[in-house]
Amino acid sequence: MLGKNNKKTNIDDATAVRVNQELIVHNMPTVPTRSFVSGNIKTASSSSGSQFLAVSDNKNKHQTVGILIIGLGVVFVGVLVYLSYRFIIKPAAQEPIPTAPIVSSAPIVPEKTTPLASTSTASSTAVVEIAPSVIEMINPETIESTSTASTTIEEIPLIIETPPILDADVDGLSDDEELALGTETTLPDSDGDTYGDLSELGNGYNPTGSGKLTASTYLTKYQNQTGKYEIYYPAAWTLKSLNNDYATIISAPDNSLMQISVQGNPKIQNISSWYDATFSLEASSANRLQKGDGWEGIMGEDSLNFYLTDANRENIYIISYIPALSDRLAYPNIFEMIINSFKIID
Ligand SMILES: [Ca+2]
Ligand SMILES: [Ca+2]
Repeated sequence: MLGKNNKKTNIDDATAVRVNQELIVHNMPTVPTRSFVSGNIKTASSSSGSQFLAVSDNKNKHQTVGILIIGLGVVFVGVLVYLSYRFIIKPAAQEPIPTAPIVSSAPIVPEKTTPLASTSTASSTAVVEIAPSVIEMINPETIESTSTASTTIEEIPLIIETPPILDADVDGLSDDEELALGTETTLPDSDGDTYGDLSELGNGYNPTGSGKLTASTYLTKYQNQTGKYEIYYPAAWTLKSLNNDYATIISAPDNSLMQISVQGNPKIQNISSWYDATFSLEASSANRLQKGDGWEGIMGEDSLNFYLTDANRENIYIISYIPALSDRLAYPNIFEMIINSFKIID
């Protein structure tokens, strides 16, 4: 009985063991999953459980490596952000403060300030405070111009005060005239042909070379089709025609003017009659009559206006010398030359 019982017990034991084993086997799939979480499965003897463990270890390693990579990436990004801030953003943000004084102190300030005021204490702080408007205000050029303006204001009256009319070579031509005619101010006979400059000019010859006066390169011809006349005048002077060519004005360097104007002669008077009637003269001016190339004329008593008419007495021409300063007549011989060059044309 006992043996039987023992055998039965043994059988029961064996059955229990087998059942337990089967339970374990059947339970196996769920156990590792839990043990994977808890970690206790490491002691399990199941072969499939140990394989799963190895996979779990690999996953752990990969996870750890991934976390490490992510961590390193975060650190790397952080370092990048810091470096960019340290060397790019921060210097850019601070740039105006250190560079402004350098820029303004180096090129601008020495030029602008040194010639101006003797504020040699050009410290960097004072330099930075100079605004563009201030720099303009203390611009040396402005100061120079104002200073020259102040001096010219004082000098202008001196210039207007009739500069002397010089004749350095005392040949009768003023230095102003010799400049306009191209003759030498220090030689009475500029071209050395034994004829003086004034004599050649008065007789219609070129004082600066051979030939007639009209050959001079210092003179130029002007033709007026309205009044049908021509004249010669200094080529360096400026000529303007006004009022449909009824008035022509030639400007001399000293702002004097030579003007030729044309008007009708409805009564077809000779110039002496016209002159006497126009100026209500009692005594006839006929004794002052001059004759030219197709015209006859009379010099006014002021010697600044010459009146002439053509041979057909169609027009009255008035050639006037209008000096810039009433007491400075620097071009009397050129005025006479223009009159003598007057010629009626078809
Ligand atoms: Ca002279
Ligand atoms: Ca000569």
